Amino acid sequence: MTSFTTLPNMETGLHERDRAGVQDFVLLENYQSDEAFIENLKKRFKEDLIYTYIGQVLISVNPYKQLPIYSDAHVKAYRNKHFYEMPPHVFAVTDNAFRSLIEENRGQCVLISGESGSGKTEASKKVLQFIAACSGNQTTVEGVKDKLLKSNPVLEAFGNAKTNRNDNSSRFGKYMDIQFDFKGAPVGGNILNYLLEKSRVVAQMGGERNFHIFYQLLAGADETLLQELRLERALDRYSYLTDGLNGSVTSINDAESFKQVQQALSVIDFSKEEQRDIFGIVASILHLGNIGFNEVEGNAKVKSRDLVVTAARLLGVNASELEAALTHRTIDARGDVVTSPLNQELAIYARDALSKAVYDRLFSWLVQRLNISLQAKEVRGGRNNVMGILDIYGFEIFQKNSLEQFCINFCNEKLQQLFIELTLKSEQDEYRREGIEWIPVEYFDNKVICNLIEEKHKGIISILDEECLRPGEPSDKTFLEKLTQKLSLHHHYVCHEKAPAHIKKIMLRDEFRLVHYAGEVTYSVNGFLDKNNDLLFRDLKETLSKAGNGIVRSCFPEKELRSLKRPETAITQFRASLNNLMDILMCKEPSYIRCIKPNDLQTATIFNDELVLHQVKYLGLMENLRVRRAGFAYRRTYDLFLERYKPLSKSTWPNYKGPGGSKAGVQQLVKDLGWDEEKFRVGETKLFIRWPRTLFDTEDAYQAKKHDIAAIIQAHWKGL
Ligand code: AOV
Ligand code: MG
Repeated sequence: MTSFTTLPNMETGLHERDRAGVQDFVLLENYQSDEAFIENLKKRFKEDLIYTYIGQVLISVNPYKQLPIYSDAHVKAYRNKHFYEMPPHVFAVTDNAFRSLIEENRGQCVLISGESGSGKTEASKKVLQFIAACSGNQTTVEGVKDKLLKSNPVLEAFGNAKTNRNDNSSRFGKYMDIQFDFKGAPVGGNILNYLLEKSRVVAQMGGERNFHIFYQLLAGADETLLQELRLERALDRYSYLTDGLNGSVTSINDAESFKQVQQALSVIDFSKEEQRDIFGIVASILHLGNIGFNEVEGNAKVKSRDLVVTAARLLGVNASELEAALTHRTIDARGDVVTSPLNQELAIYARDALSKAVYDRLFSWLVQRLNISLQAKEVRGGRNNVMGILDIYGFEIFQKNSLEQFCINFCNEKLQQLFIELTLKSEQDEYRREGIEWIPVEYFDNKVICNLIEEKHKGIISILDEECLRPGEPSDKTFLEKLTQKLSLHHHYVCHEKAPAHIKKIMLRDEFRLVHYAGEVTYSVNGFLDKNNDLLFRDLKETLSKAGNGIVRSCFPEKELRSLKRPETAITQFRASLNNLMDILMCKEPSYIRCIKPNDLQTATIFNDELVLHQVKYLGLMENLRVRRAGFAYRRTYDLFLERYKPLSKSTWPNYKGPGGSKAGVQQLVKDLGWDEEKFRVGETKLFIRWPRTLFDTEDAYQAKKHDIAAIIQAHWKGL
């Protein structure tokens, strides 16, 4: 373990600049240059210094190896420190946010963004670790903290999976609120989950896996549990697990993780019965996936009734009813009830829809259940004592991209939009508050892409919904035609016909392409309508609403069957939940963690300049830096500045005694130092310094002076 004393001494943050680049990009001399920016990140990455600031924004480069920088000693070292006193760290950002929350009563949120595999989920866990480690330790609080921490392994088991970009990729979006009492002790929490990629339950791309929990259960369950669930350990026995990567992943220990999940479920007070129901559902899905169908005269017939019986038993439904529901469809047209048989293809569709719906609702049930357990008994000290942590699925591009990627990438656009609004806005606000003039910096505003996707009547979502809801025979193809008809002139929409030759070559006729802020993605419209309609045949819903498995029963309430309203489409629900999230975030004070992925191979040894540069560009980090620098790179409160640099002038040493307090003291000090007007501005509460060089020089002068002072003091003591 790293001891406290081996933490680098970063009193001012300036000494480190030669050893391993600058720890705050505003100190970079050549701050307009992409190369210098990348060079700095690279230099630091090679020294295992994965964190760098742009002002208050933390940039984190995924090290792809365990670093000894998250120990208890580190937590302690960062606790209650001034932001720039210590080297950049996720703990520093958290401590800063935490203190604003407690001392100033301002609601906080930590927004973590970056593409798939860049380290968002890991960062969010460190934020939680820090908060848990340094906030209260009464026994009541310990319970809440434990539950907050243990919610992670549960949600990851059910909501994460190995993709081709990340072995532990979040396949859902997560926003977690932690509530504190007035003393800063966590008293409760609440989790919001966003659109789980449920299609993964029934099919995966080559090289990918289903959700972790399936493998964990098979590898980690003891013989008794396996027996009870009628499962065998061999993964290749289950058709839902054999599409993609058929087996284990070196970075993952499924059996061990299963133990952790079981333990976590117990800590969060899931009853034995609830745990049995949960694993019953997971197992039932594996069995459902194995149910095959024959077709006799156009009617689907179940191949092996045993499987239906097993699945039915685990779900607690009648086997004959389940069998009938898998092979028939009842339509209730205003009281006219007609049941017709399904053909083989539709029966498979119904079976998969069932598996996806059951899993998806189980996941949402888990979140709700966690929330009940995390609910604060009583929140004292007002509503503002809330700290949110946002960890979503990162921007991703695969070989084939469908509605899932469309939603994920849209979500990232929204978050980028928020970053643009908040960083520029808060910067502007500070200048305004402090009465400083400044010139705005040009930047790419991705609002145009958000609009292309979500604008009412004109955007892609509206067009998709319109197509899903219209009578006649809408299809993915007609949807694509409408898109092209309405959007082909948009700069961020590329259709096959109008694509430049080199793009046309790689595009298929059932694809469209979007120029996202983070890169161009080709989407295949195949399945868009189906996924958006998200249809589960009535017969299946009816069967499940009577299930003996309590979780299943509560996930498929009878009242849903009675409702005559057409449910909202998947994408409309998603858009609404995202906009709701944006409202939540907008009224909090944000802290930003921008995660960067150093290579595509998930390895610690490679820093791919090109890949990093691409991310730096689209994340808007250069603009972020320019904004930070355009006005004034450095700002210090008068108190802090004076306290440190007062030895540099006779009028301020040992203390400034004139009128006007520290502000006047600093004005006197910089006058004595001979700073010319261009170098600085005097704000209401802070001194704004334009160039880092000014601060370096002052710091150097201070260091030299410190020696002199030490010598004088020594001589003084000797003389006594
Ligand atoms: P993501 O959340 O940004 O991707 P993760 O946080 O899951 O990415 O990180 C991916 C992997 O990188 C982890 O499983 C770790 O192995 C490694 N890693 C990330 N950060 C650190 C760190 N600080 N120290 C050590 N290893 C790290 V996605 O959920 O796919 O968008 O959707
Ligand atoms: Mg993640």
